Amino acid sequence: MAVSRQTSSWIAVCSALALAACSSSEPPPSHITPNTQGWWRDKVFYEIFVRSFADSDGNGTGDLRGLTAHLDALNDGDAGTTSDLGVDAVWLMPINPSPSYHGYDVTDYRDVNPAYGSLADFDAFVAAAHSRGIKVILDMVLNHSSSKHPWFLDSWTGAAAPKRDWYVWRDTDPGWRQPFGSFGPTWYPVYGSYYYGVFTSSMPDLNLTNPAVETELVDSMKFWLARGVDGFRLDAVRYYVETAADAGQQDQPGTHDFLRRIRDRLQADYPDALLVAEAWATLDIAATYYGNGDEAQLAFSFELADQMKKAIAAGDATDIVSTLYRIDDALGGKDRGFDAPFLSNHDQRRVMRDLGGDPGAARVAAATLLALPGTPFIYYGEELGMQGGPSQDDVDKRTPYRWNATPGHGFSSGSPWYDAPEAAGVDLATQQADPGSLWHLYRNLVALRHAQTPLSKGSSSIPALRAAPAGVMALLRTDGQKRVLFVANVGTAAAGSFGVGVATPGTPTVLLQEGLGTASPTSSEVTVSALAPRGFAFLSL
Ligand SMILES: [Ca+2]
Ligand SMILES: [Ca+2]
Repeated sequence: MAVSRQTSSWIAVCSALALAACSSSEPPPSHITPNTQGWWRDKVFYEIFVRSFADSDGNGTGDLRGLTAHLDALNDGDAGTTSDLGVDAVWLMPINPSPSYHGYDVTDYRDVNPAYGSLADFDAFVAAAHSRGIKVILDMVLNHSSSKHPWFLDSWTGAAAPKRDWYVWRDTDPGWRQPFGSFGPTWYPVYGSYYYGVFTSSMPDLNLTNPAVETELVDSMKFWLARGVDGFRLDAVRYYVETAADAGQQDQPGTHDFLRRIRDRLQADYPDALLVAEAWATLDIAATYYGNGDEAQLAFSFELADQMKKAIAAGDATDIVSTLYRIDDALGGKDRGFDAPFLSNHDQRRVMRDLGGDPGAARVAAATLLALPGTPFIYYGEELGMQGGPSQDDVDKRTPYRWNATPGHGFSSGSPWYDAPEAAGVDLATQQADPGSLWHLYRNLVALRHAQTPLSKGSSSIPALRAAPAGVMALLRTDGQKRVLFVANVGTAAAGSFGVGVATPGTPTVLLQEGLGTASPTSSEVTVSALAPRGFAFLSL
C-alpha cells in the first residue's frame, strides 16, 4: 500500500512540475558508468566499525593504524594462502570527527576523527588496502550533520546567519513526528524558530535542496575520492529531502533528484565511484533507489535479511524463496545485481544472536548469503559467530572484534572501550586453528564465490522442487555455459530424496557441501538423495 501511494504521488508531482524536474525517464548521461559494469560485481564486502576492530596504541579505542596492521587477516593479497578471510572490499562506518562514539553525527566532512588517527594514517590505510586488492568505501552521512558542526553553530544564531538555509527552519512548529515507527518529535525550538532533525535534536537535517549544501557535500566526497576511496555507503537516503508530514518525510521525488545529481557530479570526475544506498524499507521501496540506473548502484536488501533470519530460525525456507521472487519482480527489467544482501549490520542484533546461538543455523545462513545474486556484505565478527551484548542498545551490536582468547581479545593491550562476553571459541585465533570452524566456512564460501563466476556475477533463477520438505530451497546461478546449483535445507529435520528441476547432461561436481547424500542427474532433474538438517551444497552442473 505504501508503495502505490508513493508511485501515485510521484506521478502527481511529475505532472505538476516542469519537465526538467522529472528526468527519471531519460537515459543517464553518457559519463555515468552503467550499474552492470562496476568493479563491485564480483566483490565480497566486509563492514568495519573502526572503533571496535583493532587498537594500535593500547588506549582501548580501535583506530586506523590498528586496522591497517590487521588487513592481512581480511585479505593478504595472495590468492594462494588460506590464512585470510578473502574479502576484497571494506565499508568503514563513519571515520569523520564526531562528538559521539558511533560517528553518525559529523562535525567535519573532510577530516578523520582524531581518536581514529590522522589523514596520513588514512592515506596509509587506503594504500595498504589497495595493495592487497581491497576496495574501500566510506560511510557518508549526508542527511544530517552534528549539532556541533560549525555550519549548524552558525545556522542557529538567527535568521540572518550566513549558513541559516543550510538547515531546515520554520517560524512555527509544524509538529511532524518521526516517520519510522518511533513517532518522536522532529522539530526543535531555538530562539523562537524550529529546526528539523528526523533522528534526534543532535542531528539537524541538512537542507539538501540548497545548491550550496549540495556542492559542499559533493566536493567533500570528491575530497575522499581524490585520496583513493572507491565509493560511499550512503546513510539514511530515504530521509534526504522532506516536504510534508508523514509520507512527505521519506522517499520524496526531491531525494531521488538529489541522488541522480550527486551520482552525475561524482561520476563526471570518478566514473568508478560506487554509491550503496541504505534505504531501510521494504524491497519495493529500496528498488526505487535504482532510479533509471542513475541513482545508487547497490542497495542493501533489508527485507531479504529479515526473511532469511526468520526463515532459518523457523526452519522453513518458503519466505526466502518468495522474497527472492518478489525482488526479481521489483527489479524486473533493471539489474538483479542491484541487491546488496547481508545478514545483519551495526543497527541490528547480530545474526548469531537472532539464530539463538545455533551453529548449524549460522552455517546455512552463511552459505545462503554467499549463494545469492548481488554483492554480499559481511558484518565484522559475523564470521566468528560473535553475538554481541544481550541488550537492544546499539553498543551491544558493535562490540570489539575477537582476535584471540586473551583478556583484551587481541583487540587492545589496554581496556577495550566497551565489551560484552562471548562464548568460548569465538575468536579468530581459535577458529583459524580449527578447520571445522565458522570462520573457515566463511573463508571457503568467499573463495568459492570468487572462483565461480556464476556465483559472483551470474544470473539467478529458482528451480522447481519435487517432494522436498518446506525447509529446502534451491537457487541456480548461471554465467554463460557455467552453472552452479545451490541447495539448502534450513530445516531442523533431515530431508530425504527430493528433486530439483534442472536438466543437466552429467553428474554434478560437488564444489562445497555439508550434509549432502548424493546428487545425481536424470533427464529432467537433479535428484538429491538426502540433505541433513541445516545442510547445503554447491554443485557445478
Ligand atoms: Ca587506539
Ligand atoms: Ca532530510
